[in-house]
Parts: sequence; C-alpha cells; structure tokens
Amino acid sequence: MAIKTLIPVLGDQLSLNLSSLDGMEPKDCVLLMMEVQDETEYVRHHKAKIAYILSAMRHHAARLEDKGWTVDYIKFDDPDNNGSFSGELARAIERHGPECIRVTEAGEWRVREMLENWEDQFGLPVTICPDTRFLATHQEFEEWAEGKKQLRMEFFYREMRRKTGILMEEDGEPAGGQWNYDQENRKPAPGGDLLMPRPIRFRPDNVTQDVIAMVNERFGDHPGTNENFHFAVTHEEAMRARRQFLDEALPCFGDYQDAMLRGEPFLWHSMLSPYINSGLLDPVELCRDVDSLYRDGKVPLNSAEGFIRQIIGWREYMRGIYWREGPDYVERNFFEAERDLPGFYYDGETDMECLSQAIGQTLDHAYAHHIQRLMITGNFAMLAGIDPKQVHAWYLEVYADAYEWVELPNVLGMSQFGDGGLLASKPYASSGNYIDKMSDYCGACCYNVKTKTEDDSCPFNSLYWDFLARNEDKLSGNSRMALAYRNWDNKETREKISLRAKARAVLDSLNEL
Ligand code: FAD
Ligand code: DLZ
Ligand code: SF4
Repeated sequence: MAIKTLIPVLGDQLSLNLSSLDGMEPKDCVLLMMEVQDETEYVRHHKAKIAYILSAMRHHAARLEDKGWTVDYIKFDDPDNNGSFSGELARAIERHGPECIRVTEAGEWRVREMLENWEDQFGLPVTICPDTRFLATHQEFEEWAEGKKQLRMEFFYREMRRKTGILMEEDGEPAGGQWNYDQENRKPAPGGDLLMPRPIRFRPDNVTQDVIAMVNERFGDHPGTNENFHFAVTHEEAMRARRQFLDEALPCFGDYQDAMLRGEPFLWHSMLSPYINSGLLDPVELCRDVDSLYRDGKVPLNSAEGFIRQIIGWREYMRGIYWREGPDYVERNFFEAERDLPGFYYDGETDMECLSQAIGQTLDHAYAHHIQRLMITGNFAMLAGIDPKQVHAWYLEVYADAYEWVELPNVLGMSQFGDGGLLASKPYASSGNYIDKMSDYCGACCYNVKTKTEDDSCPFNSLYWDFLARNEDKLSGNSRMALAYRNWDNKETREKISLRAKARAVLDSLNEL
C-alpha cells in the first residue's frame, strides 16, 4: 500500500524527538534507515566507530518500531544494497511509492548537498527540517556573528546561558558571579588515585557481536580495533553511562579537565560525545541536570560550569562556525603546511611517550580526551607543519564522536590554526614544558623534556621555536603571541641557529621519532 511520507533517518539522527518525525502520524509514514558503503568509506573510519554507529542504528530501529513506527532497515550485507543514501532512497521510493520525502538536515556539507538534490532527482516534494537538537538555529548564529570583527566563543556562550537560563540567577547574573571558572580547571591529576572513576563497559549483545564480526571482516584494513569495544549502543545504556558520569566523575571534572596520565584514557571525562552526537542523548537536558546538581550542592561550580561550557558553548559554537564558513572551510591552510602525516599516527609506534599514549589509546578505544587531541596530536601536527587536510582526515577517521560539523572546526580551526585565527585567538602551540606540567608522560619518555638541542632532546622543544621562527611574518602581529616572540627575539643568534638546525633534523626524521 502506498504511504504518504518516506522519512530517511541518518546514522547520527538516532533521537525519538527528531524534527522529521515531529507531528507525523506513524501510520502514514515509513522510516528508512540505511547502512551504506559510501558512509562507511568516505574516510577510513576506525573499526569501532563503524561498529558503534551500525549497532546503535540497529538498536534504534527496534526502539522506533516499539514506539509504533514502521522502519524499512537496509543492512550493509543486503545483497541489493547499492551503497549510497540516494541509491537506497531510489529503491525505497520504488517499494513504497510515497507522496513526499521528509528528512532532518544532515550534519555535513557533502550530505547536505545530496539531500538538497533529492527533489530534482526524484521529482517528489522534499521537506528538509532544521535539526532542533541544537540550541542555536543557523539564523541565530548568523545574526550573532554578523558585523563582528572577531568571533569569540566566550560571548556566544554567554548568549546561550541567557537563552537557556542554565547557571543563571534570577537577576540575570551568572551563577557565582562569574561566567567562566577555567582558571580553576588546570590541575595535574594525582597518579595512583584508587578512587578514580571508571566508565561503564557495556558487554556487546548479539546485535553488536554480529556487527563487529561484519566490520572486522569487511573493514579489516581500517585503523583501530574492536577488541576493546565497550560503547553503549542503546538509549538506555547511554543513560546509564550518563548517570554514572554525573554521580562519579563530574564533581572532579573541572579540576582535572586538562590533566593527562599514562594508561588512563578517560580520567574524569564523560565519554558521552559519541552518544550526544549520534542522538542517543540530549545535550541540553544533560546540561540542565548538571545545573540542578550544582544547585543541590552535589557538584562544585567550576565542574558544572566547565562541563556546561563545553556543550552549550564550544559544541554549539563549532557547529555555527562550520555552517557559516561553508564547504570551502576545509581548504584553508594559513601556514601553507604541506608535510605528510607521519605513519605513527596509524600505529602509535613512536618513542615519544605522549604521542604513543594518545595515539595508542585512540586506536584501542576510538577515544582521546580534549587536551590529548589539542595539545598532543594536534599540537605536534601543527608544529611539524603537517598538511591540515591530512590532519582533518585522521581525526574524522579515528574518533567515534567525529562528524564533520564538529570535527573540522576543532581540528582545522582550533588545533591547526588553519583558518588564521577565525576560531582561536592564537595557535595552541606549546613546547614539551606544558606537556610535562600537565601529565606524567615525560618521566617515562626516551626523550629529555628539559633540553632542546641534544641528540635526545624532546622534539616538541625545537619544533616549537622553529614553528615561531618560520611563521613570524604571519604571527608576530598577534598581540597574544607577543610574549613568545619577545622570548624568541631575546635568544642569542647562536641559540636560534642551533634550535632551527635541531628542528630541521627532527623534521627530516619524523617517521623515525
Ligand atoms: P568531556 O570532556 O566529558 O566533555 C563533555 C562534552 O562536551 C563532550 O562530550 C562534548 O559533547 C562536548 N565538548 C567538549 N569539548 C568540545 C569541543 N571542543 N567541541 C565540541 N564539543 C565539545 N568533539 C566531538 O564531539 N567530535 C569530534 O570529532 C571532535 N574532534 C576534536 C578534534 C580536536 C583536534 C579537538 C581539540 C577537539 C575535538 N573534539 C571533538 C572536542 C572534544 O575533544 C571532544 O568532544 C571530547 O574529547 C569528547 O570526550 P568526552 O565526551 O569525554 O568529553
Ligand atoms: C559515520 C557513518 C557511518 C560509518 N555509516 C553510516 C551508515 O552506514 N548509515 C548512516 O545512515 N550513517 C552512517 N554514518 C553517519 C553518516 O555519515 C552521517 O549521518 C552523515 O555524515 C550526516 O551527518
Ligand atoms: Fe612528549 Fe617530549 Fe615529554 Fe617525550 S619528553 S613525552 S616527546 S613532551
């Protein structure tokens, strides 16, 4: 029997309150969910990322059916599967003869352009609904950004606080009198803390085991492993992970937000980003619960504010920048960096302990926390002058939470300064000193963090100074870089020459470090 509306539901749209479903009658609709090769292969996603998304999709289809929806689910190994969203939509139109298509907007320019083509391609009315799982609409972000000389997250974040009332007092002032408590959130973590929370590991059920077996067979040459697969794959499991984070880790989240410890991938972080980004968890509801925990005296303000800022501040801001800057944002390369990404990004085989830890756990868990992504893998790539497009592809591949709308601005804008300062006010460049302060990596490293130009000196040290020197014309006018350039200028010529010679030797042997 012909139905009125065919509703494609994409792999990062796993929410019951999806805008395309809003106001629709289940009996008039068929929901179409598609496991397709194009999506699994447009970059070489980590095996656990593919397994997570496909398993979460299969579980979500069952949940939708429980709620009365009819779901037409195309599995990856369906013999007629033709491998693309548009190709599968064409087949579904044949099967169901719908009067119209309705879909929630996509999270990536590549797919957005595909959806915008569908009306012409299929000769049916296509309604593209705004994604209401975000706080700021595209228009609101545009209006906020319009006419500003500089865009800064902090001011956008304050707007989001005012809009939601989260961590706001009745008189319109921020809770505790300050908007931001970041200065309290830079403590190194104590090693050997037996009370450190551990995220729940979810045992793969039959559905997940089937998906893992299929992924291991078909995507065996993709990065990473499924051996440690521990993701929640249902809304209920994600809610358990969320509860555990709120009860056990959130109180110390702020204090140790920037800390890094060997063998401890998760520390006091939430590990909730894959669930938030694919739709299993609602980000604003989560922030409201954190606000309540603060008001009930269960969570200190620096933790509550720090966590909420990441979500209603950074996450929303990144999305705004991604769509505002357009499909060419990915092409920006402020430093004209062209070197290839070293091979150790794909196997973790390097004597640099910090990179070995950050990359090793990324391959093991499809996860690294923010400071590892920014100050270890990102910082190194920028200092070494790696082509930002290759850096972007790597991040999009290896993290379970990576979708282009959030990954690209974080990588290209925040970590590589590829947009020349549109997103970040200065490059996040640092020598080994910062890493030593915030982690226990250097004590276990073959390299010496205290020296710069010896044979065994920490590569970050010479690369840092060389980065400043080779980009002086691009950066010296930035007032936030003034101190760094003063320090460079104060060095004797002999020291400058030997730092740059050491950096050249490091760059010439990147793959052997
Ligand atoms: P927590 O530390 O517990 O933070 C809580 C939540 O805040 C996260 O779950 C996430 O939803 C949000 N959040 C925190 N920081 C950011 C941010 N900068 N941008 C957007 N949301 C943020 N995040 C992604 O979701 N997908 C990505 O592909 C991604 N790529 C990144 C690449 C680089 C180079 C950098 C520096 C950061 C990237 N981030 C990305 C942001 C951040 O690192 C991850 O959101 C975070 O590490 C996820 O782990 P968590 O859930 O334990 O986060
Ligand atoms: C990332 C991903 C992968 C690996 N596989 C699928 C898939 O088979 N089917 C699907 O609907 N979505 C998948 N996704 C997520 C999509 O790439 C994502 O929904 C689009 O990029 C739009 O944001
Ligand atoms: Fe990393 Fe340098 Fe420290 Fe080694 S010494 S862990 S390379 S920062």
